[in-house]
Amino acid sequence: MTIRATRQDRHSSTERRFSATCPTRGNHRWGNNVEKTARRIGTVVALTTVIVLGLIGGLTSTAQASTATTGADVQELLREYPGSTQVGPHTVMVKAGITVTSPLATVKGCQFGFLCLWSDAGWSGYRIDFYHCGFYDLGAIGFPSGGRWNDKVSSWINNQTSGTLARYYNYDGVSSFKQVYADRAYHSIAGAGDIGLNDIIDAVRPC
Ligand SMILES: [Ca+2]
Repeated sequence: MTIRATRQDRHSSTERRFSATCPTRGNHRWGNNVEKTARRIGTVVALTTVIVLGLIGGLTSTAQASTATTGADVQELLREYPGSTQVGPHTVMVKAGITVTSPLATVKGCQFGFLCLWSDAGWSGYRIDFYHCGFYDLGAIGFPSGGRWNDKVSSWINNQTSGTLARYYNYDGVSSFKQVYADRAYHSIAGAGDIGLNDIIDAVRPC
């Protein structure tokens, strides 16, 4: 029972982040094979621990990176996003859970736990990352060189917890967003044009 309580605590501490991948409660047969079941739960706890530690590691490295020097590209982003703060060598946090990265960052610098969208094919150009679950209208988020993030995405990496379903939408021009694609982590698209979606996506639901 202690193990079960620990799992719940960790689940709740990660808020909605794991809601899409948290396994449903199965019908464990405690009476017939207690040892086997205990091993299975032990494995789940171990995996959860690795994932949580991985997240903590990622967040810690982000926090440590905040001491990086402010280059011209970050200064530009800080001007573009008033109120934003630098959280990496080439990244600013626009608001909680949303960061924007300049093209000077590593091309495949998408951190574990995030859905990362790039403005150019081949994981290049500006990048915007989403960590929290929810529906995000890209048309409501300014693009660094002008305009908004809608109709800008040309490649992406769904680097969230394995199996997490991300959804991608196009605005129908009238009244609603229509889902045009979905993928489960880990998954990447090098060129959205290859699937007929270059500069099409207007909204995402990371999880
Ligand atoms: Ca569109």
